Amino acid sequence: MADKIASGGRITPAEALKLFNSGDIHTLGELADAAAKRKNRNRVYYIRNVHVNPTNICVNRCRFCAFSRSRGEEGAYELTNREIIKKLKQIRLKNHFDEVHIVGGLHPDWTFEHYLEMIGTIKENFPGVRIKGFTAVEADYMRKKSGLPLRVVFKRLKDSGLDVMPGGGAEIFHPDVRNALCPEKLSGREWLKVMKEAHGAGIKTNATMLYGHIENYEHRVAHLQSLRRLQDETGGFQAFIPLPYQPDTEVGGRASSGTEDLKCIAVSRMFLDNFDHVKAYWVMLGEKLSQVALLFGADDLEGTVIEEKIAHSAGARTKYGLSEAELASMIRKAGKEPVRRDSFYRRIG
Ligand code: V47
Ligand code: SF4
Repeated sequence: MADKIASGGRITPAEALKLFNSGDIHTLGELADAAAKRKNRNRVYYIRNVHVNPTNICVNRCRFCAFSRSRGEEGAYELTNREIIKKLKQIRLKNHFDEVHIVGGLHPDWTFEHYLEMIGTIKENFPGVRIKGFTAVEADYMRKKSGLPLRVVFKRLKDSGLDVMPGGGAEIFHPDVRNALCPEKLSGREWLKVMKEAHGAGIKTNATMLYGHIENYEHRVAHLQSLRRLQDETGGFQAFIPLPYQPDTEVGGRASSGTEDLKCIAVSRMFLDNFDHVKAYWVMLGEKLSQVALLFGADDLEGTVIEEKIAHSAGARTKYGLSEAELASMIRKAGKEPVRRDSFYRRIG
């Protein structure tokens, strides 16, 4: 298997399962690092971005999500579009950002027009800034709310200024896991269908996998296999991001171990041979482990972030944001070449 991976061959789901079951973390890291280098040489990308969560009010109330609230519940909030702009202007006084990442709850009252205006006003106030907005879950909610076909939803989002989409909401596609964790959320099959439609509309997206809760390795491999299959068809995914479950939630449990996190990054890098980028999300992995992940197959470090809420609601102890200098230094000290990127992985600056 090592020879196959080293020569760029495609591994099977059964082989991926063997890799997950392997305790040889050094060999996994070495092979994944070589696979990452084949794609991106010694580069590690980062972006100056800001995360905005317009509301935590959500009709889905997934059991692993400590960020969401029901309407009227203590701690529930919703930002008007004017408040979003004000917040971004305040942030801009101190931090330069090239991308705004927007995801939030499914607000029972928000219309499709409200989302379109949100993007439109951000673009108007911050020309040149790219918008990575709305998970497949939110896009499907817009379809339901508007009664429009997904194709039209994406066209209008794009026309209003949406550039790319994040990869959230994928969780674990397998129905057994999904029904136990987030029964109200769209199914795995529907998530893939929404992404296929986004790619068809010319919108690049990411993909995630939330791991380390109740799933097993078979569930993870099946998830990765569904993503690899869709990527073969559309080529529309830019990056894959494994998200380690933060356990301060109704589901409870314990956080995954460091070796488990590194293994997940490495196996994903080796299995998803048609994805250009694997992202280490330092907010959930922790700063130090994210740096090590750059030697285990990750070639992208998200991002300056500035004001993270979702992971921190579920117990993440990392900072709320990092400076560009801190990101570049983490990358350099891992022996990699930092490359500042835009939302399409083009080098900038
Ligand atoms: O979809 C919710 C996850 C996601 C928890 O595409 C949790 O560039 C861990 O998708 N523990 C949102 N995760 C975050 C996300 C993301 C983040 C950074 C970059 C990108 C990108 C995407 O957070 C949700 C859900 O899967 N989440 N609760 C939790 N307790
Ligand atoms: Fe809502 Fe997303 Fe949280 Fe689920 S993960 S409750 S869809 S905000």
